[in-house]
Amino acid sequence: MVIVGDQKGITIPDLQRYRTGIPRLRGLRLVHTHLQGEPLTEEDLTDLTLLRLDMMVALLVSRDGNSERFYSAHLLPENPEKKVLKIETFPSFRKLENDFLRFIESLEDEFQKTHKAVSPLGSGDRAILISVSRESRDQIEASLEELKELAESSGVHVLETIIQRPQTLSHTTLIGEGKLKEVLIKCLQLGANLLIFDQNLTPGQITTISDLTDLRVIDRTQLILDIFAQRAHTQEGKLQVELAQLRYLLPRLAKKTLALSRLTGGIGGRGPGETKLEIDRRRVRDRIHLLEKQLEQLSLRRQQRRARRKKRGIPILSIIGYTNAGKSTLFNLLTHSHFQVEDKLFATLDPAARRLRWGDSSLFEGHSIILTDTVGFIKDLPKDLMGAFRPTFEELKESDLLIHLVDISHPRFQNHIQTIEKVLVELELDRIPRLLVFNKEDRVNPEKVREVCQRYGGVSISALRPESLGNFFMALEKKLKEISSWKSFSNEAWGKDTEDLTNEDSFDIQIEI
Ligand SMILES: Nc1nc2c(ncn2[C@@H]2O[C@H](COP(=O)(O)OP(=O)(O)OP(=O)(O)O)[C@@H](O)[C@H]2O)c(=O)[nH]1
Ligand SMILES: [Mg+2]
Repeated sequence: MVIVGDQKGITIPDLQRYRTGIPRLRGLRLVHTHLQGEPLTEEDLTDLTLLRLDMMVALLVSRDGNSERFYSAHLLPENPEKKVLKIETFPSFRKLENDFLRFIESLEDEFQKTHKAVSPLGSGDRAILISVSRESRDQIEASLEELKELAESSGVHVLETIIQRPQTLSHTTLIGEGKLKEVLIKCLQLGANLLIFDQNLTPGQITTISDLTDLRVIDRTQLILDIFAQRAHTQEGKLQVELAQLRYLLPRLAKKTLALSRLTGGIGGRGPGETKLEIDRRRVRDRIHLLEKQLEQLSLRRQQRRARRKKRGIPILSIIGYTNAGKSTLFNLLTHSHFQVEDKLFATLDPAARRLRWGDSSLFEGHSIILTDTVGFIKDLPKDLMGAFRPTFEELKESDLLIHLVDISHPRFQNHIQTIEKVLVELELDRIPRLLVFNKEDRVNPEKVREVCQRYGGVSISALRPESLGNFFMALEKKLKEISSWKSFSNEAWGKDTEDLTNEDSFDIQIEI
């Protein structure tokens, strides 16, 4: 390709047609003339980096049109000196005997070698995590740690995390173009193809960054939406996630649909249902209306079920808490069920309920309760998700007792408690009686467990050890007694009926104390 410019510069056309996709070089070298005898400029080097050119060459041309001297620059694989570019000067191109293609091949091989090796599991996406914030370093690091867990839960390989604490935040790219260049070089060196920001980006920022770098770019919200999309199994869960994704997408749909493939892509291309290139705002809106209608119908059924439960007067106990606290593990233990338990964030999306009956040695001998397990919470749970999952959360309002489960072995469990308290207020669940239960006591020294329980007025358990539940059952009985003294659970219903009141099969399981 030949580009004609003027003495001030040239305009490089859109290179989208050429070998896109990190981590390879573009397969293009740019040879251009400098008329004032100047070496490679900052702008030349920026183009080299952002366009991932094989090489940038500036040929010095004298007034009489002759040229001899030239400068060249190319990117460097990761190296101990942390150099990113190699710039060279040559006295004359006439004596140059370079096999350029072979040179670039070996350079790309070098890049390949420095790419971090990762296990072949997961979606195969290789990501660099970025936080651009003016919060304290501690806060940023903790949040990034969680982002990393989220990314890994989603099957992404995290190659590196980058923290940027700028004086002012850039409107166009958040991170600033200079730093973005560094990030891009890192991506080339490590072989990353995805940038995940811990901050939420505006639609414009996402477009600008991905246009500048050719990388896929997602933010915290989209990552969480993506995980939910992977995990939803029931009809209702799937509808809810798709609704949340589309509501998130709608304001991000630019007039032109070009950038859409990136937006709907998410991780490994798992965007909402049928949304491909051709969708436009109107179709998204139509789909949102349809989903809302379908969800409304499902919610009607839910209400009927709730009404039935209420009539029976069986107390409903819900296990709530931060994601990964061990809610499903406890639920499974108490109900002898086998719901999915995983050391992943958001293992559970679809609520489950079971009926339980107290054993002989209990105060409530022969009486039943309904126990439910729900989706976990997390800091900054996306607004669109909260909206779409509202019916699920609404159901929590019918609970007579919330069992707030906390992973005491997590270094930031105190923040988790605060987050949950905040969410409970937001969802208007804060008036429901609560029992604070610290889980995973097996991972923390007993002294600390005792101290924390005392400080917070809670009990501790290990959901992996049935024999550790004694105190928990006692606290549960006590709470239930308090509640039943002002709420009259009908005695008849507590034990005797056999009608299916749960959304799953109704089980009669004895709680043995
Ligand atoms: N050491 C230890 N690990 C536990 C305990 N309870 C649960 N776990 C582990 O913690 C991880 C998360 O457990 P889950 O029951 O899936 O947690 P959850 O609260 O349901 O998580 P989400 O559904 O993702 O919100 C799993 O790997 C469990 O095996 C415990 O008492 N001790
Ligand atoms: Mg769970």
